[in-house]
Amino acid sequence: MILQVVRERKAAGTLPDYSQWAAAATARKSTGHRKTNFENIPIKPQRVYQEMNAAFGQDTTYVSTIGLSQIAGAQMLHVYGPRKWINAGQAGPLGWTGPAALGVVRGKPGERVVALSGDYDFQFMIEELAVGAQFKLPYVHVVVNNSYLGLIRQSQRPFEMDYHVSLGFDNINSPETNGYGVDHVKVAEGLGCKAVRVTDPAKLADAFAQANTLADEHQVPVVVEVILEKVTNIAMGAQLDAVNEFEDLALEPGDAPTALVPLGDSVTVDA
Ligand SMILES: Cc1ncc(C[n+]2csc(CCOP(=O)(O)OP(=O)(O)O)c2C)c(N)n1
Ligand SMILES: [Mg+2]
Repeated sequence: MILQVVRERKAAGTLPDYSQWAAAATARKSTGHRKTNFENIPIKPQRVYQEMNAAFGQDTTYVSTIGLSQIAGAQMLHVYGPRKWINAGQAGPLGWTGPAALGVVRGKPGERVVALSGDYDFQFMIEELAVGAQFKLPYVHVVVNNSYLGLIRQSQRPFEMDYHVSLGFDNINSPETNGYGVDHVKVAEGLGCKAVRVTDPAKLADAFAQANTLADEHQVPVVVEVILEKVTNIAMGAQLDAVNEFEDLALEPGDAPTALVPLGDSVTVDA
């Protein structure tokens, strides 16, 4: 509709020249980038979204619900096109992501679907993975496991509390989970799905590529569990001009390699 009007105005010669504004907007997009290329172990979430941007194509539909995972994903993942960000926004119902992803796969046969959950969102309806295995609904489910109700812990900061938000337990029968609690890989496999766990950020790219292949090959949900640092605060704020930042900004293009417009070191922006 808008494009139609623009074409008509252009043909009639009544379309204002926005090229300067467009150039200024692009220049602004090359400034103030957040750093994403962290090499820390346990992994920082920003690095996960950087690697997802590199691994999943422009045709990807993302599904997410609530938590630091959703808030960070919404700011950092690149989404191209309508109905490619399927989200129970604001205070979404934990557990929604998995079943919603199954519905999206069913509704978009043959398309790449990637779900994003925190560990608790994932556990809430984890049993639905079996539905995906039974009905051959392939998608990639990225689980960013910080072993915390991360959003609730961050919300408690002004009160100096860290109360009833830790999800870790010493799972003595899965010592490889190293205090992060539920062995999501075993549970996913037990429900007929495929799963990989990543603890080293340098291995994220391979894990996402492997997940795409496993989903295509086996036609089941594939879980990529990423072991995150337990305490991370994600940038947010009640107003666009009052967003709290917790991490460093990018100082060079390599700090934010998947930024849509690379960080420019000598860009000047007109007021
Ligand atoms: C059914 C339901 N219960 C409780 C909440 C409140 N809540 C919002 S985010 C959150 C923590 C989510 O933890 P996790 O899924 O691990 O994501 P993280 O914030 O750690 O990335 C809780 C308890 C909710 N949104 N829905
Ligand atoms: Mg969590």
